[in-house]
Amino acid sequence: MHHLGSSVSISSLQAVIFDLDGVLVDTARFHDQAWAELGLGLGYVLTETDRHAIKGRSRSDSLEYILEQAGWNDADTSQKSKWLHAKNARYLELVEALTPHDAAPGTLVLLEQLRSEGIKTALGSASQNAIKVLQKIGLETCFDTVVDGTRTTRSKPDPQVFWMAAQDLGCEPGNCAVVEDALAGVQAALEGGFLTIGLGDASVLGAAHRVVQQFSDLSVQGIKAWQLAFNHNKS
Ligand code: B16
Ligand code: MG
Repeated sequence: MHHLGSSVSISSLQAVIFDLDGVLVDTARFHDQAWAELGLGLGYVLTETDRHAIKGRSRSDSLEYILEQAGWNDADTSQKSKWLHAKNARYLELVEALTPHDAAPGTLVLLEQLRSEGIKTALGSASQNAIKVLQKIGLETCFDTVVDGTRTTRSKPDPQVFWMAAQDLGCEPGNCAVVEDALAGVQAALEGGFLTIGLGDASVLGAAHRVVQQFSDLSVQGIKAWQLAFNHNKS
């Protein structure tokens, strides 16, 4: 007799929302470099702690953080906008060298497998350069929706970017997974009620429900199983 035991379950995973910088492509190092150079121009050497503190946050929030650390408390709006422009110009110079070979290994395969199982995909990025970066790495048509820093009004760790993505897809946050490399992004996804998968250093991202070291550690079966456990733990 065929027995339908408790191991036979329907996964509730409906969508996976991917962060961009540091997840789908290693551009986090370009942001780091551009901020480090700007910091040096202000006479301030960014530390590892600073790097993690600004990672995943919007351009303007990152600048505010650096100015505070560097003791520049009296900069006016026009000076700040020059620094923001300079940082972005440097970042765009660095991004120019990207090609489709720079997409994280396994990205296209994972996106294709998710699609073939009827699981939707989204990009959820704080960056205002997300479309440009997606074009450089050849992924601009690969997502069901793209939410980036040109659409949001609140920066990670606020969950807005991920909520907008879930809403675009018509999915409840509790049935979506978020893949994030930054502490601010992990906090946003947790606050937003998503299954939260950290990508990178577990000592930094340990608050996430799961942490993997590299993109190729992700699989559809794995994410579905994590989603089941996530939903089970809630009930
Ligand atoms: P931009 P993500 C974020 O992208 C980066 O992690 C963060 O370091 C950067 O400051 C932010 O985008 C804004 O980027 O200056 O290009 O608008 O990780 O959310 O994909
Ligand atoms: Mg990121």
